[in-house]
Amino acid sequence: MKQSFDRGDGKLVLAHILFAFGALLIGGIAGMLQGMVRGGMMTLPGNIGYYELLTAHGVLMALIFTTYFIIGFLYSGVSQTLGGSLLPVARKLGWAGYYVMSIGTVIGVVVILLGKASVLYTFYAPMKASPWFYIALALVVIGSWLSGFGVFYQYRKWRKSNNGKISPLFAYMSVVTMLMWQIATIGVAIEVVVQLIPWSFGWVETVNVVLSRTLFWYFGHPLVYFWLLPAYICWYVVIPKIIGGRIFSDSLARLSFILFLLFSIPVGFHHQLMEPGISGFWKFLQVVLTFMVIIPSLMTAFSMFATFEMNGRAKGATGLFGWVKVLPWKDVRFFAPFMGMLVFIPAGAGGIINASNQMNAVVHNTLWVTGHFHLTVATSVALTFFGIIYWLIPVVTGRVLTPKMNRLGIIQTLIWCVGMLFMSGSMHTVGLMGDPRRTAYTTYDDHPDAVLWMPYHVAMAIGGMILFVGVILIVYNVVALMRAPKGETEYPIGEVSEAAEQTPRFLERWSVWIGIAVVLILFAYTIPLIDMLRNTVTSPGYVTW
Ligand code: HAS
Ligand code: CU
Repeated sequence: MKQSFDRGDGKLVLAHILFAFGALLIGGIAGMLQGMVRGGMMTLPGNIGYYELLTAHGVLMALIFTTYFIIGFLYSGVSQTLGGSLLPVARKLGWAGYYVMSIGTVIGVVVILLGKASVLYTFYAPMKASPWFYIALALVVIGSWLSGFGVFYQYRKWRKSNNGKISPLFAYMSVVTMLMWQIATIGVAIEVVVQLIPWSFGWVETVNVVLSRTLFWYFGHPLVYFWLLPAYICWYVVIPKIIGGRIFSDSLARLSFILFLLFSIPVGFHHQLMEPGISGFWKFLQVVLTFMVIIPSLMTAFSMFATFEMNGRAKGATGLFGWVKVLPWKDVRFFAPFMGMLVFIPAGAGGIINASNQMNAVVHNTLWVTGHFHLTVATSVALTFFGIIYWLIPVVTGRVLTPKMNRLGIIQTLIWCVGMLFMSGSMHTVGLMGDPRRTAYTTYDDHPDAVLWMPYHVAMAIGGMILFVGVILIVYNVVALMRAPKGETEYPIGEVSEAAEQTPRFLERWSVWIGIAVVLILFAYTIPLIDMLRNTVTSPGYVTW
């Protein structure tokens, strides 16, 4: 493998990473202000609305930060593992995607800040945003497709010229991630182009609400795995190298990704369990499939434990937990993603609670759900992404991580965990007490329940402030990494354990896997969709803010 990273590719990767952290900074400011409004600590100046901020926060954090980071990260690994540099076509597609997404982002942010789209980051009819909001986010999706095509192109060319060889694990996982994204975004593309844009321009009066939400969640659930899978790439491929160990099994890693491709899409109804208009049977079926998609995460947990334990034994650790001691706790490149893994245990358990119909009735539309996704995407995924920059920025800029930066990284990770403990912990607790999500400050006419909620809101706001310090520190770290001393940093790609079995070739038979995925999607969605089209219930649009 080539030692120094291709400079041209480095620029593309860096452009994505820097844009991502710019979005994180602005989204972080919005997040902290929201927490303070809900905690009753301040009112917003001028005519800035709570829901306007909430929309900016959601779009910038959940959509822009993640998508830019993911594309930058995947491109870096594809360049590194598939030939050492991007082919001209792949690189051009990467830049084209970057510019299209950026035009979309700028339009979207302007429309949100003008107060014309306070619809809480989703395409959730019958709340109606300015058509430009939908067009802007459609551009973000189209841009991400171009980048996805770049990944596919590079992969295909590599396979052609390496006849018969199994592709590198990082590249394989990038292809699965982008394939899943491609199939999933079709749903939201249809919703936006066929339903929302004509309706928000006023060309049609009403919208089929159940249909639009179904198309949204067809996309919305795989969206969360689009965030998770790149973090898993780091866990499977990068972490073994950083701890000085080996990948437990290449086949298991690939199989878990294939299971995500198959089961992450036909499960959107688990977000609609409390909605009318979908029959109980199809909800039940999609909940069963939801429980199937938990399996690859359990496989990932197993595989990580196996990697840690094998590494420990190889270094002479004994006893049930001896391997814990030999992990590199003082290395932020390990520590930040590790804290992400640790948090993912309760975060995933919360997800299983959400997916269980009866319990969903308790938690749906409460702050519990907000707590759930701040653990999953905003901690497990975000901390993993943060951990990646400490080697990725040095790799692509030809620099080295200094001990001081490493220490700041550890401190940043701890701040993040403490902030989330306060914020997400209180969200979970108060959610169980019935406190609704997506509402600004309210005392509900001093209803006794609402009075009980208040201390939790204050704790949430304190957590939010701590997290804001974490945002400032990570942005500082990004800037400092850009100015770190010059030097050569190796791209950490793990090697597979000698004990592992040979990877079977059928894992790379895409026609079979895509075929099964399509069959499962048709099975889970055809009849409910026919129902929704036959028994159309439409609604005019509402501008509630
Ligand atoms: Fe979720 C709502 C179900 C995972 C994100 N979820 C959301 C929303 C978001 C979100 C953003 O069924 C809100 C959407 C909205 O705005 O309305 N979720 C699940 C299930 C899982 C799950 C079953 N969610 C995620 C992930 C997300 C995410 C991942 C982002 C990245 N979620 C739901 C449901 C709802 C929902 C319902 C709707 C709720 C409602 O009513 O509105 C599963 O994928 C979770 C499986 C995970 C595990 C954990 C495995 C553990 C691992 C770590 C190993 C640790 C190691 C270290 C090795 C089973 C892999 C240990 C070392 C030591 C030394 C101890
Ligand atoms: Cu989901």
